[in-house]
Amino acid sequence: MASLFVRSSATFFLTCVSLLSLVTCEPCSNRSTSINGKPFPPLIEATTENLIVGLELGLFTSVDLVKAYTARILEVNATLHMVIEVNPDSLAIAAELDAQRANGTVLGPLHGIPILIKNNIATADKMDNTAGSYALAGAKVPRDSTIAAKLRKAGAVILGKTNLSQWANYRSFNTSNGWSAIGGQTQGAYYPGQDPSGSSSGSGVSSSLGLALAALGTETDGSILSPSDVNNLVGIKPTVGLTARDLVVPISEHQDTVGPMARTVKDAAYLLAAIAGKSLYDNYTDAIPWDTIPDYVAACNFSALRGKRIGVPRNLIDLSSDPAAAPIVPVFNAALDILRAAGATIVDNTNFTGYDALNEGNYSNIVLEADFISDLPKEYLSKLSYNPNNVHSVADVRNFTHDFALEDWPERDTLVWDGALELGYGNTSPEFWSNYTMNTFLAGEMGITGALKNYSLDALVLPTEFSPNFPALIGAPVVTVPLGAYPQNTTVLVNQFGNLNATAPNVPFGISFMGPHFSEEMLIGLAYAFEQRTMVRNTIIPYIQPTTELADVVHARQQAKKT
Ligand SMILES: *[C@@H]1O[C@H](CO)[C@@H](O)[C@H](O)[C@H]1NC(C)=O
Ligand SMILES: *[C@@H]1O[C@H](CO)[C@@H](O)[C@H](O)[C@H]1NC(C)=O
Ligand SMILES: *[C@@H]1O[C@H](CO)[C@@H](O)[C@H](O)[C@H]1NC(C)=O
Ligand SMILES: *[C@@H]1O[C@H](CO)[C@@H](O)[C@H](O)[C@H]1NC(C)=O
Ligand SMILES: *[C@@H]1O[C@H](CO)[C@@H](O)[C@H](O)[C@H]1NC(C)=O
Ligand SMILES: *[C@@H]1O[C@H](CO)[C@@H](O)[C@H](O)[C@H]1NC(C)=O
Ligand SMILES: *[C@@H]1O[C@H](CO)[C@@H](O)[C@H](O)[C@H]1NC(C)=O
Ligand SMILES: *[C@@H]1O[C@H](CO)[C@@H](O)[C@H](O)[C@H]1NC(C)=O
Ligand SMILES: *[C@@H]1O[C@H](CO)[C@@H](O)[C@H](O)[C@H]1NC(C)=O
Ligand SMILES: *[C@@H]1O[C@H](CO)[C@@H](O)[C@H](O)[C@H]1NC(C)=O
Ligand SMILES: CC(=O)N[C@H]1CO[C@H](CO)[C@@H](O)[C@@H]1O
Ligand SMILES: CC(=O)N[C@H]1CO[C@H](CO)[C@@H](O)[C@@H]1O
Repeated sequence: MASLFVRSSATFFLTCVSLLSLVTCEPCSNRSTSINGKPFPPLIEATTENLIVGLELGLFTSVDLVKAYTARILEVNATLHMVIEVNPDSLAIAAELDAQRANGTVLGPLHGIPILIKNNIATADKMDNTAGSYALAGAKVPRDSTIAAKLRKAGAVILGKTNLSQWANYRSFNTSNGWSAIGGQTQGAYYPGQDPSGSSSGSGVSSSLGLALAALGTETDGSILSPSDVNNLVGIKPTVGLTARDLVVPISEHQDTVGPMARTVKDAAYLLAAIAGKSLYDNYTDAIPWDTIPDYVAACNFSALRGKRIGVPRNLIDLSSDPAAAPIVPVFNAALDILRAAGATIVDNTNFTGYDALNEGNYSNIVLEADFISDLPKEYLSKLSYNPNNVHSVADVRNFTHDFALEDWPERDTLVWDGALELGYGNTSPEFWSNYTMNTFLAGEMGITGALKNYSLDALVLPTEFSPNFPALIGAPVVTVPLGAYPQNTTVLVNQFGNLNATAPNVPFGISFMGPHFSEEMLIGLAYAFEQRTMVRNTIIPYIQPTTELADVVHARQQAKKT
């Protein structure tokens, strides 16, 4: 059976996550993870709060953390191809942050903690930002993206850039999740050749294996949720506008958003707190309804499910669209009982009546095509301070891709761009607006916002597999949490492109909580209350893991000092 319920060892984890237990909790560690004789959790389990305590107590430094995570990346990259580039400045940045901490300056909870970011979020440093395409290799931006600037301001170390489905999966109909020309083929860690999903594939795999504390992904329709789903992670897909998108390679200004992919809800909350907020460079952030961002970490409340009304849009659990997802349904139904036991009222069959019309119409494709034609040049290519391949439009990028052998064309086609270019208009035309209006009506009034209102609900739940599309179309938030894994007797199915195992035993899946715009604080609470009652993540074990631990790095440093 798929695993939803905890095995006995998970109780150890429950006692390990709290701050005070760090130095007393035996089962969290063994000889290879103890530091100076003090127990410390292995890096695949270590949380933000564990790292904060370790840094504060001087068990290790931020430099040690960078060294340990980098070594872990190098151990598995030849198999999994999840990181495109390690930041050549990461050690120097960590050393500076260590000096600041020693001097009493702590910029915030993430001070000195390494984070990986998807390779479509630009940094004004030595690292490239390419969306995995040689068209953008060597291109330069005039400043950090707001997201990168906020990470630095929060004291995080940007450890490197993760591999992704090229162009955030907006190029080809004949390709594979997690493939980019520059980064190669990302694979998941839960089964040999596992399809890592996408497009934030490398962020998913890296975060899940503890190759950094956590990672950032981006989502237009499913690109945070789906790789979080199959990589055993918590993913927060924020409301469009909660996190700024400037200097993030765009697909659609109406749907793109940046969010955390982490191993626990609380880690994801810490990361969201660091990146959320208004930016002069992205006026969608003007829609943020508060002057002060809610306290997402404090929202992690074990009792948060009590008294909440939660709907199930049952008609979206459509196995005809994905027969292989059948094993998820009984595990999801059992999860509804856990929500009930935690004090929530479950309202089943709060169906989204716009589902069939959305599937039959082509509105969603037209919105993305028109947005991409407008937004790629306007929001990104025209902002470059150095554009070595002179790409200024989707047509230029297509030409480059057709001409550059490593882009793997024509085998991996450019049919998505061909369609967008054929449409013949961008996102200011009347045809765009009539399609956008239909799209948001069917996904909103006939979907999420309608169900929330008509059934007086606080939130909705779905298996994550079926959750991304409606919230994507209206820019609403979703939080996914690990729910289970495919059973051992699952038949292995290969992806359409023929190079990955798309369905296989031990491949994880999650449950999604969705709600109104800017309801992240509530959704984080619901997700946390579910996570703490189930702790499914710890029951699903990767087939491949790096072995370097902080203890090894600290020990090596001490040996070097002696000699
Ligand atoms: C100790 O921890 C390491 C790293 O997590 C693990 O590989 C090893 O199996 C553990 N050993 C024991 C005896 O638990
Ligand atoms: C320590 O703090 C003082 C006062 O803020 C500052 O002048 C000094 O440069 C700092 N040193 C380091 C190593 O950060
Ligand atoms: C997919 O799984 C099969 C069966 O376990 C295995 O033989 C194959 O090597 C895997 N594919 C990849 C790309 O690793
Ligand atoms: C945001 O700025 C763009 C120009 O960059 C402008 O066209 C658009 O109307 C602005 N939107 C809002 C909501 O202010
Ligand atoms: C946690 O949630 C419960 C139930 O909604 C509420 O009564 C309680 O005040 C919350 N605790 C905190 C610390 O916010
Ligand atoms: C909701 O959808 C489910 C699954 O398609 C269906 O069985 C049920 O009858 C629907 N309920 C309502 C109230 O439409
Ligand atoms: C793309 O390439 C074709 C053929 O090489 C050329 O005719 C066309 O002008 C190019 N378009 C752009 C936008 O460079
Ligand atoms: C799609 O990719 C597959 C796998 O590499 C390849 O065999 C096939 O020829 C490609 N299809 C087209 C139409 O190029
Ligand atoms: C959507 O776009 C298509 C293609 O440009 C156009 O024919 C149609 O009128 C637009 N509006 C709607 C509501 O379909
Ligand atoms: C796997 O085992 C379960 C329960 O033992 C059974 O219900 C299911 O049909 C099996 N699936 C396959 C693909 O054999
Ligand atoms: C296959 C692969 O990605 N290998 C890389 C792993 O990391 C080392 C160190 O950066 C590179 O040298 C390999 O090319
Ligand atoms: C850091 C790292 O491992 N980079 C690798 C990413 O994948 C490409 C292509 O496989 C390698 O050339 C890089 O070394």
